[in-house]
Amino acid sequence: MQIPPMYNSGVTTPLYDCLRNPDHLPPAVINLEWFDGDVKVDPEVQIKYNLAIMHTQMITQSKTPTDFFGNPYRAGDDITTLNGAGQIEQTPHNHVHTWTGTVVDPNNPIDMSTFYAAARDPIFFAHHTNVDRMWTIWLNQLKGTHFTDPDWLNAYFIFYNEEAKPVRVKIQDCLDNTKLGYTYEDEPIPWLDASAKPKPRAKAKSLPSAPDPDQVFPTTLDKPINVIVKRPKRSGSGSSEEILVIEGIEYDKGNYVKFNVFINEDDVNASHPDNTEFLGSFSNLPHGHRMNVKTNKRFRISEVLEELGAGDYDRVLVTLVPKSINPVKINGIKIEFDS
Ligand SMILES: [Cu+2]
Repeated sequence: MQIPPMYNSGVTTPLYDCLRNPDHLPPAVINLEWFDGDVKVDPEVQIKYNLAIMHTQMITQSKTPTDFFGNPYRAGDDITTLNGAGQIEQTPHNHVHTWTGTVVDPNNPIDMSTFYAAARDPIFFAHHTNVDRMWTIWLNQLKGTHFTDPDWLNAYFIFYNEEAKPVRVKIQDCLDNTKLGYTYEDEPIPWLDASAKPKPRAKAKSLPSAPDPDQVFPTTLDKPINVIVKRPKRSGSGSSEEILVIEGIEYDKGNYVKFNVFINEDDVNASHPDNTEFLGSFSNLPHGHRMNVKTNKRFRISEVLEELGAGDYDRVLVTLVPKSINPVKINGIKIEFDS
């Protein structure tokens, strides 16, 4: 869980890049929920957090193709209104970028931490290959599936082949890595059993008082916000899961943005990524240009509430904690059933 030493073996080697965060060179252990201004913890503790984060993202929060890949974006859709990115794209993908580079003014970007310059650092290719490996693990070990929507299967990209001729490659041609001529080594996966645990005092504890979402939103997220959100009533025998939706997250794509989300947590300062109460985060990797965008963020909460002993509560406490100084506006929070 650190920058492999071969990427740091001397300024003249081709895998070296001087534009990495000097505090994060080996033997520093990566923080998969890193934000600028984070407090360093003991490497053993950080590894424990990282394993819980991976378990949450790959298993608890990634049950369907939409969870894993994100919501549809089709040709002709308004590019400033996005329906929500995939779980792995947000965490760990975005934080590996920002941890490796440094979060800076987008007018003075540093390689890995900014979208358009990330591939200037050779470690970018190892990072994205590892994301591809997560996909393979999700499909094979965790029995994930693909979208069946022809819009997705037939979407294509143009590449140049070995004769410098353009070729069209469809998404459906890339779904099986063995057909592309490569496989990943069968390594142990230490996060498979590393599920987050509730904080001991959380069980059977009544919720503190907090306003309804309607009284708070829309608002700028410049300080921690607590709201009590009503759970929807189940109609009929539906067994679908509840999804917490943070609606209409507005920010500038050129900015680094991050906020953390907790459920039924009365002390966010004592909560860590290996606690069930920590649902995860929303983050934006800065792009090279400015554009105001709006998106949503979803978390699966049915399993989480059972785990917290709050399966029969009719409402939940949701806490949003900003972890970046750039402006973010939130338009609402609701709970809906998985469709
Ligand atoms: Cu990336």
